[in-house]
Amino acid sequence: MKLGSCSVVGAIIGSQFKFTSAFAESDIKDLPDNFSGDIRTHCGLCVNKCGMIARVNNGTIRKLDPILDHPKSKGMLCAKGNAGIQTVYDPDRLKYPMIRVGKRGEGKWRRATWDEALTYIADKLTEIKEKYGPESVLFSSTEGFQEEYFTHFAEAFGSPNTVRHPTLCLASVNNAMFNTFGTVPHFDLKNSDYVIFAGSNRLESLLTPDTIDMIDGKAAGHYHVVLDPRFTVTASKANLWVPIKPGTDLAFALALIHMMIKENKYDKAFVEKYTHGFDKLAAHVKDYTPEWAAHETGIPVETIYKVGKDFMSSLPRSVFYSGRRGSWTENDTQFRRAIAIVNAISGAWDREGGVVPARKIGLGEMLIFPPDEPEAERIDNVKNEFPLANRRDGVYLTLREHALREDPYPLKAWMIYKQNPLQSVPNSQKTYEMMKKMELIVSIDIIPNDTAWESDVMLPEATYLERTDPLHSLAGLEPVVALRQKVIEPMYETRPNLDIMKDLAGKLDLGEYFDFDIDQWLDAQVEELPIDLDELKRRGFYSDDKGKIFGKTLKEGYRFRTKTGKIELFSERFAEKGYDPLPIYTKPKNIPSGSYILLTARCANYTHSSLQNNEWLMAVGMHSMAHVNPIAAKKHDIGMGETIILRSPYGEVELPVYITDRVHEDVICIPHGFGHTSKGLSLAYNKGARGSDLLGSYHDKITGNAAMHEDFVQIIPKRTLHTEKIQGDKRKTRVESGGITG
Ligand SMILES: Nc1nc2c(c(=O)[nH]1)N[C@H]1C(S)=C(S)[C@@H](COP(=O)(O)OP(=O)(O)OC[C@H]3O[C@@H](n4cnc5c(=O)[nH]c(N)nc54)[C@H](O)[C@@H]3O)O[C@H]1N2
Ligand SMILES: Nc1nc2c(c(=O)[nH]1)N[C@H]1C(S)=C(S)[C@@H](COP(=O)(O)OP(=O)(O)OC[C@H]3O[C@@H](n4cnc5c(=O)[nH]c(N)nc54)[C@H](O)[C@@H]3O)O[C@H]1N2
Ligand code: SF4
Ligand SMILES: [Mo]
Repeated sequence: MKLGSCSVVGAIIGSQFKFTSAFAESDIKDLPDNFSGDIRTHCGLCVNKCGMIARVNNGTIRKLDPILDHPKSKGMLCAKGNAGIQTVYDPDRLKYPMIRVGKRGEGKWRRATWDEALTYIADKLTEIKEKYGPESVLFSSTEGFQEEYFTHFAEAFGSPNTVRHPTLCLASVNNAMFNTFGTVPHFDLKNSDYVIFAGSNRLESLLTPDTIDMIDGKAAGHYHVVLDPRFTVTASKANLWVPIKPGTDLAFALALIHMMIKENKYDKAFVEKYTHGFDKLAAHVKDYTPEWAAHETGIPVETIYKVGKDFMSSLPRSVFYSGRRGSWTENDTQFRRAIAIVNAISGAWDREGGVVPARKIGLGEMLIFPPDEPEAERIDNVKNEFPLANRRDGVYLTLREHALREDPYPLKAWMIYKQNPLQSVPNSQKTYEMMKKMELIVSIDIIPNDTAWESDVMLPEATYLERTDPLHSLAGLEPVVALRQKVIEPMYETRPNLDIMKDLAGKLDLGEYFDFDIDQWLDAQVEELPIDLDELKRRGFYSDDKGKIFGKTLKEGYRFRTKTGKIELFSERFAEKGYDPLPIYTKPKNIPSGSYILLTARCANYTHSSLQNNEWLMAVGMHSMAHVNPIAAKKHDIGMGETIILRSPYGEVELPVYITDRVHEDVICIPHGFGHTSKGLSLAYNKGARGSDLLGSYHDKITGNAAMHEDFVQIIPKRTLHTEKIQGDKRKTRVESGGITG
C-alpha cells in the first residue's frame, strides 16, 4: 500500500462543512462581526506553523483546512490543527484578566479590567525592582510569533533572567550541529534513500516538512530504520525497528563511524577538503566495534552490521537524522555530535537526499529603541557553568537551583508567557518550591493551565485565530515567510501579547521601547519582500519558489562558521572549553533492582500539555496510561486496566496500566502532558499522570538541556481496576473561567 501525504496524520474533524467561496480580499485590520469568507493564515498549536485556510461564516470559524501548496507544511493540517476551532470556543479558555483572591492554587479568582490587572502587576514589579533590582524578575517563555515582544519587555525592564523552552527541548541538538557544521542543517528526507531515526517519532511527534517528506520518501520506496525502545507509529511504518536499550544510542553511532572508517566507506575526498580532525576521529573510534556496541545497546550484532552495510551502500543518500527533542540524557550533546560526525564523513553534506544547510528569506526590520544590556549577571551563571550554551535561553534546571538557594540573589517575581512549567519542567516539587519564593507570578496564556492556576494574575492572550502576528521567516530547504492574520476579532476581552506588553511597559515608564504597533511592524518587515502586504495577506505566505538549493557550501575555500573554518569532526571549541572534543561513550546508570527507566512520549493528538482540554481531541485521543511490557506486568502480577502507582524518589502518580510488548521490558512509558491539576480545565483536570511529578533534575553537561530519561520508577499495584471511561470523555462540569469568583 502506498501512503498518501496526509493519510497518516491528517485526521479530518468537522468535515461536514463544505465551502466553495474564493479567498476573501479581506481588510483584516478590523473584521466585521458578520464577516464571511476564507482567510489564509498559520496554525499556532505547535512549533510547526502549518499553513491553513480558515473558513469563516458570519463571524464564526466553521472549518480549518490546509493550504495545499505551502512549502513547509505541504498540505498537512494535523488532527490538532483541524480541532483548533475548539481553542477559540473552549468554554474554559481565559477570557478576562483574573486576579487571585484565595490562596495560591485554591482556584478563587476575581475578574479584573485590563487597566486594573496591569496596574496591579506594574505596582508589584516596581516595588520588587526598587527593593531587589530588575534582575529579581524572571521571564520564562516558549516559542511563538509574539514571544519576541515578551523577551523585548524583559530586556527593557532590565532583567538578564530570560529562560526559554530550548533548554527543555533541542538545545543539545542545536549545539552539537552548530559546533560541527557551524549551522543547524535540515534533512532532505524526501530524497534520502536510507534514513536512520533514533527516537524522533515523526509520525506522532509531528514536524513539518519532515513528517510529510518521510511519508513521501517511504511511498517512494526509501528504507527507514527506527531505533526506539518503543514500537511507535513511526516504527510501525519503518522497514526495520530496532528496540534499543535507552541511553545507549551513542554506542550505536560510534560503531557506525567505526564501520565507515574501517571499511573505507566514508567520503575521502570530502573529508580531506572540508573537515577537520579526521585522524583523531579514526583513532578515537578504533575500539568502538559493532560487537562492543551490541553489548551496550542490546541490539544483535548482526543487526548493527546490517544497518552499517546498508547505510554505507546507499551513500551519499543515507542520513542519520538528528532528531529534535534532545532532552534525553546527561550526555545528549555528545550523542548528537556523533550523529553529526556520521553525516559529516558520509559525503551526504549539502547534497540532494542529504544533510543540507537551511535557507531563510530575509525580512525588513522594525527599528526600535534598543534596551541597555542588563547590569546584573544571569542568576544561572550560564557564562561560567555552561560557556557554550545560549545565554538568552538560559538553563532552566540550574536557574531553578540558583533561585532556590537565592544564589547570588533572590528571584521575587515570575512572568510566564505561553508556557506551563509545572508540566514541562522536570521535578514539579522543585518548581512549586521556587514559586513559594515569588511575591508575584503572572501567566499570559489562553487557558488556565496548571501553572497559571497557581499564579497571582492570569492574563488572557487572544488565540492565534484572533490576532495578527509579526511575520516570521521559517528556515528550511524550502524557506517560507509566514503571515498569521486574525480570522475573527478577539473574543471576550482577550488581546494580543504586543498590546499587553505595550500597556504594561507604559505603566512602568518604559513606553519608549514599545512605541510601535503591529501594522508598523508588518510594514517594516514586508519592505524586503518582492510582494506587498496586501498580496501577502491574500496568499498567506511568501516563498521565493527557488525550491531546494544544494551545493552552495561545496566550493573551494568555503568557510564554515567554526573555529577552523571547516566541518569539525574534532571540536576545537569543545577542547578549548574543557569538553571532550570527540564523543566519548558513557554507560547509562544501572537500573536499580525492581525499577524501570521512565520515558515520556508525545501523542499525535496533543501538543505537550496544551490540548487536553480540547473536547474534539479528547474524544478521539489516547488517554494517559502507563505502558508496561508483559514481562514486567507478570512480575508484578498486574492486569490490563489495573491501577498502579508509579513511584520515583521525587514523587508518585497513579494511573491505569496498558500492557503491551511494544515497549522495551526495562521501560515504563507515560504519555506527556496529562494529570492536570488546574480545576479551571474541566475536561483535562485530574486525567492521568503528570511526568514532571516523577522526574528529577538531571541535565546535559554541555548545554544544561534537561535530561528526562535519567529517571527510574517502581511499580506499586493498587489491586483496583481503573473504572473511569478511557476514551470519548465528555465535559462533565463546566468551569467558566470568566465566572470564577472568590
Ligand atoms: N503531536 C505532537 N507533535 C509534536 C509535539 C507535540 O507535543 N505533539 N511537540 C513538538 C516538539 S516541541 C518537539 S521537541 C518534537 C519532539 O519530537 P521527537 O524529537 O521525536 O521527541 P519525542 O516525541 O519525545 O520522541 C522521543 C522518542 O524517542 C524514544 N526514545 C526515548 N528514549 C530513547 C533512547 O534512549 N533511544 C532511542 N533511540 N529512542 C528513545 C521515545 O520512545 C519516543 O518514541 O515534537 C514536535 N511535534
Ligand atoms: N515530561 C516531559 N516534559 C517535557 C517534554 C516531554 O516530552 N516530557 N518535552 C519538552 C519539550 S520538547 C518542550 S518544547 C517543552 C514545552 O513546554 P511548554 O511550552 O510549557 O509546553 P505546553 O505544555 O504546550 O505549554 C504551552 C502553553 O502555552 C499556551 N498557549 C498556546 N497558545 C498560546 C498563545 O497563542 N498565547 C499564549 N499566551 N499562550 C498560548 C498553552 O495553553 C499552554 O498552556 O516541554 C518539555 N517538557
Ligand atoms: S498543531 Fe498540527 S497543524 Fe498545527 S502547526 Fe502543529 S503540526 Fe501543524
Ligand atoms: Mo520541543
